[in-house]
Amino acid sequence: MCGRGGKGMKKTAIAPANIAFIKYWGKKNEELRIPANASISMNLLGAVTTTTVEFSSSYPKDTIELTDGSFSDGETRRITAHLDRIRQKAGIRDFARVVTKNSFPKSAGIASSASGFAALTLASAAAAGLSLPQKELTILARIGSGSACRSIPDGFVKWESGEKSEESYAHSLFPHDYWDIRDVLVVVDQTSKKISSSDGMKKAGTSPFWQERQRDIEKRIIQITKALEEKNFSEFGTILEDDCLSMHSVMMTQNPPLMYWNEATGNCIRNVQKWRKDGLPVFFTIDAGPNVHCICEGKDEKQLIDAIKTLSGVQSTLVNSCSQGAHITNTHLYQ
Ligand code: 2P0
Repeated sequence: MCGRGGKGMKKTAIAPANIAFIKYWGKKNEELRIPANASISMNLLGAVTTTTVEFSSSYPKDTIELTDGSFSDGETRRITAHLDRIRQKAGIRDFARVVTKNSFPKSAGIASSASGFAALTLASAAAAGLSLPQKELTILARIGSGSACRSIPDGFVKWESGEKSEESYAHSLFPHDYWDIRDVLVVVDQTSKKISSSDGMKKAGTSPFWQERQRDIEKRIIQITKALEEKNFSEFGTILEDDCLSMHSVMMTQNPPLMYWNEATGNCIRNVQKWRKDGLPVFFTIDAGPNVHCICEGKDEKQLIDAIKTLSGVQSTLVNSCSQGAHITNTHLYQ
């Protein structure tokens, strides 16, 4: 097998992206990607990355391919560093062929680093012959990209902040079929952001609202967990919207400030608030970009989509329900 010459096992993993209801913005430890605070998310059914990995002594170097685009040099280095972590853990030296494919456009406002590093972690660990418990897989994925750890467990997921690497892992709070929550993503801008989340969050501590956010976040985690337990949608939505606004207050007031919203973002937010006043239970959350995730229950999705059709400045919409976490498949991306 691997390390003794010849080809290893080819393994393929599928991992979903996720949308955070309590956000990750700021780290305690840059290198290990230990977050300043815990976060809570939902895996997204229709936004997945599929990755096939094979280690072989016949490969002269790592090759890393994206089927519908290309990785930048920085992205390639980050993936290779992750393969090194897996090789070190498995005690092998073979190079790998990695082929990866996203089911969603890079520009839609869903981060592919979460699904990407979750799929890469699962596929490469399996291809290297490692059999790791889920907790350890989430820790490895986290070191690749923080939010990737939340894409490994099933459904609604919590990432514990922890103080040390082994304490900062993700676990499922509720399975994907627990509650029919929908994320209707309103795409208002498809250009990629100039400042990455990794770089942007390095300056989070310069915001005067940073301490306040950190002080409040544990309370929000307790409240949103209770709202999930009780399936109390208006409480759930109120807290996730509060947390989004708290994170964006930090982003907008850190030095230098990060202004991710545009005119259409503001218009969408105001309309979500109006629709809610008019009786449609919908709340918004926004990541490091201008696109708006409208969160509703399955029963209200149709009415929400009809309402979104009346908005100006909308380029497309993408509907996702809650999904299982990362898993292995027998269908490979190359033979
Ligand atoms: C989140 N974001 O909780 C927040 C909301 C962006 C805004 O997780 O440096 O790409 O690789 O750990 O995981 C984006 O951060 O950053 C993110 P790294 P990552 O979803």
